[in-house]
Amino acid sequence: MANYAIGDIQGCYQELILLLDKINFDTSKDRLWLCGDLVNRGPDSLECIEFLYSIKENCLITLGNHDLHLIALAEGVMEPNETDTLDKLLRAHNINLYIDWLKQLPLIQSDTIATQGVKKKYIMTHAGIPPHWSFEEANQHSMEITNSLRSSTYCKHFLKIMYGNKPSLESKNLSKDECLRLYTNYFTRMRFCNEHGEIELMHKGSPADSPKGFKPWFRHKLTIMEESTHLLFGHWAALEGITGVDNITALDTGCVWGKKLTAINLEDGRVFSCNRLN
Ligand SMILES: [Mn+2]
Repeated sequence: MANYAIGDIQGCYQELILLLDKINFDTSKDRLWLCGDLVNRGPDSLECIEFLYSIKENCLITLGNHDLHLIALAEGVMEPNETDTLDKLLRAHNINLYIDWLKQLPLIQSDTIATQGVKKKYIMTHAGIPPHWSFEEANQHSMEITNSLRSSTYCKHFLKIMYGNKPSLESKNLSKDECLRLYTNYFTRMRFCNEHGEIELMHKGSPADSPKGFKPWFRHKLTIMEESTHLLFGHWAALEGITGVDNITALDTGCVWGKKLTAINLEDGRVFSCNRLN
């Protein structure tokens, strides 16, 4: 059995299939770690979701901001943006089946894997983990979001209130809605924050463009990190797969932006890529 972590697919179905061919992906023994943003911006979101649903037993998936946006569109609480490419998927015969599946998926995944004699605890989220969160807190907050998505009475409300950049910091005075919005932003949109976990969501460039007083979240001392911990995340294509931190791996190598889709073998660290077609 092999575990492969793959970055943001964003509807790049042809590249995904070529990449799985390259790693000789075998549904009888291999497992994929997909960090989210399975859909949107790229050409084939429907094909991606149909395929990933068909191999869902082989996948550990965390939801990304585009996956949550898809759920909000499907639930009719948002109108599509000009840059969304989700129309065909939203009109699909099985859309309700796919949306029900996506609503079950967490914001964090983890497992311990034997890597060349050493056991590593891999933890994956779409965008990151703020410096002040423990592993237990991260799982707790993921569950709070998942419970909101699964609730027939609360789901639409959550999908409406999850958009927005504020609050940027946890405090005792926050309402339940504000907490959920902040947790969702930590898991699915964060790039820059300060050591207290205050997020800055306007900047999208490289770490060299850090806004004053902020750093990439993974450059802070992270409560969640233990000796055997290895973090995986996507979302930030401008990093081009480079964090500068040994036990933190950036998976998004910008396929939808004309670059490449990358898979990393979590047992031995080998890296495989497929360039964007067309
Ligand atoms: Mn993203």
